[in-house]
Amino acid sequence: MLTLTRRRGDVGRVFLAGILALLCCISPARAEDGHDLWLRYAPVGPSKVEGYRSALGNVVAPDRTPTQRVAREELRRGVAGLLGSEPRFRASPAGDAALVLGTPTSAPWLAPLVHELEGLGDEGYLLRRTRLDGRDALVVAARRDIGVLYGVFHLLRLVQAGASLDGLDVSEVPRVKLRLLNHWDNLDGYVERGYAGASLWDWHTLPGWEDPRYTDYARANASIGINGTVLNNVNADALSLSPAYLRKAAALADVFRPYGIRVYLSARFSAPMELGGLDTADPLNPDVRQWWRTKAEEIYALIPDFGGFLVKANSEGQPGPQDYGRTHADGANLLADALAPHGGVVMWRAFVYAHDVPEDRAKQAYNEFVGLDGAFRDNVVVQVKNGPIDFQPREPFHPLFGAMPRTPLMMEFQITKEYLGFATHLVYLGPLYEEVLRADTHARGPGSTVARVVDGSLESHALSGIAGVANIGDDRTWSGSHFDQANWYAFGRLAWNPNQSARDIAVDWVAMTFSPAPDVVAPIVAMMMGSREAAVDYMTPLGLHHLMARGHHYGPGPWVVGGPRADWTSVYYHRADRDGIGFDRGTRGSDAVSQYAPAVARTLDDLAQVPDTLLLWFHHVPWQHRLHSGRPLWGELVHRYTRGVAYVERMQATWEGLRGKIDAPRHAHVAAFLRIQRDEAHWWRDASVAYFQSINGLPLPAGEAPPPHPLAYYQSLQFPYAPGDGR
Ligand code: BDP
Repeated sequence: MLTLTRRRGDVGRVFLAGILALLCCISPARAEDGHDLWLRYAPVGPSKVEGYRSALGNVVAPDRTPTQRVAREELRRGVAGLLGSEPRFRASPAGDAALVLGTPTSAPWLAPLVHELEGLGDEGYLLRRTRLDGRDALVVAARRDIGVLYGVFHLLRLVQAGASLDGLDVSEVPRVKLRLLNHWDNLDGYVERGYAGASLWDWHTLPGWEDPRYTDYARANASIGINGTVLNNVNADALSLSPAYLRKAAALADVFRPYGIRVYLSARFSAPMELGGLDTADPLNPDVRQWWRTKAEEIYALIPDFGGFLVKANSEGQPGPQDYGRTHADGANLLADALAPHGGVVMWRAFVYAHDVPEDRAKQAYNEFVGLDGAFRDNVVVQVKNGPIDFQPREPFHPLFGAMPRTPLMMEFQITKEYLGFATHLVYLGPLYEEVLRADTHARGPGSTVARVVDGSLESHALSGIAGVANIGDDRTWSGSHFDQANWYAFGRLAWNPNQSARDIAVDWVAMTFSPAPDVVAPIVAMMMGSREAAVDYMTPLGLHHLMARGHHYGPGPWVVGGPRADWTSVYYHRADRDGIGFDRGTRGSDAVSQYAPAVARTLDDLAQVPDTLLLWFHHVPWQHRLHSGRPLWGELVHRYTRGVAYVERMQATWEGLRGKIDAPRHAHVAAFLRIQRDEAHWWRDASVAYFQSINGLPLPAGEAPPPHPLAYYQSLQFPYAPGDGR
């Protein structure tokens, strides 16, 4: 927006401002900084305005509750932006065709739909072109106000994508109950593994000042169906549960409530000692139990719809029930009992591995938890990372999925790209999420997908959930880059319905974020869809994993060795020597394969059947081992590293071809990041090739360029201030 102060005789500048403003409006690519996310509501093409106006121009929308008001305001904002003029709000659908929003209670005209709406639960909605009282109408109807808000966002998405509203008949019900972001935000504003600036939460000025961005955050989340947020880091500070910080959290909860978003907190297990002055946090100690009960009462007095606790216990140095010889179930149940009278849940993380256990790290969470199946209270969900190690570019699905039938298991994805190039690499995570959700656990025979475990349908669990470690900070783009917004977006859409296609979601996102023009959507979606595989290729192809630099995880570090624990080194994972490479997790190795259902285990254990993409995750094979491509392993490895770099170069060319179709500031920003990505992809390739060559002594396959520097150069690089490192 141009703002000029008029001075005497400054007519020229005013004239110039007018010309510029005009240019802004007629240019297909207005200058933007990404702050509006996918909710830009940019004008639809002139040929479409009239059609949409006849459907959306006259609106009947209740405004008695906060959620009704935000739905109505979102619709107003959307229509005004998309169609260039405000809709007319009217008291009833009498007269012209109208868009009618509401529930049978808030909008009596929708009474005929009451039975149909019953089946849509508390959050579902219906969008339908129909006749009300004999007049043409478009309805956005739900049982509850929040469903109407979700429906409004869906309707606006259709218009943003240029879809026809004729004959519209859509009904949507979320398949997953808890659709949550996990913020790894510390109270001092630092975001662990955050690449988008500082925390969005300004704890210092809360509760007095409610930054308008909190509202925009809630709008963005509601637009994709996210209904909860864990405000603080899993490596939690007990102070988050102190009265002062609870009041701050309550202020955020007040902002989020109209958008259907509940607040949750990460709880530090030893808080009764740190805050309560007790000398133990033993989950079976009566004083400890009482402390948590009282704490829960205090929280609910401030936040009546508080969602519950997320807990990282006995993992990476965090306190937990095992400090007192108790189990994870004892710990989870302690908190569950305190929250149960108020309707709260406990999300107990299964991300545990102990350094004193010489067992393959990939097996430890399963070993720890599988025997506890059935031992948790009804309001406990065990939160499991998508794979058994730690958010690597590619992992097999976690063997706990399907292995704890009596316990609801929640999925934990990472949206922030700790292991995928931080915010500068264009890596669309939709295909990664999709790959995991569609994986078949075979727990109850074929078709027992991870999605069905997570949405609760496989074992008929009432509780179900998906969490994503947020990539949000105070950067103007929210996510640290324009394309990382797509990962937040795709996460939310898949949490609503884990069976959706990552490609369809990308199409929607591009249409809303850049333009619905086919010559914009098609090339961008194509480059997004291959981008995750490209990152796997240039970082850790063929099932390699955990080869990043130590600590901050920025860049390659396949040589990382020594230090406090073996399973924080790279050599532990790749096990390369003169003869071969890979971690033998087959039946003759660590036997991690046997943690999967027999049908899955057989495939993974068999060198002839294991997919190439997971080969070195499960097998240690000679450098000469022939792959499905016909190439020997060493040749295939180098081929994939190079292929990954080439993909990034192709993305650069595609993006260059979009110049003029994307507004200049965003185009330049993405182009610059692609240059960084290209250099870093090369760095990953070259450093990895140089390192593995130093181990196997093999010549480079014909036609492959040698790394430009000796291995020692790559090993000497230091990045003491790389962002996001744990503290
Ligand atoms: C690892 C991160 C670390 C987290 C940990 C976790 O490096 O910062 O604390 O996961 O999920 O990937 O608890």
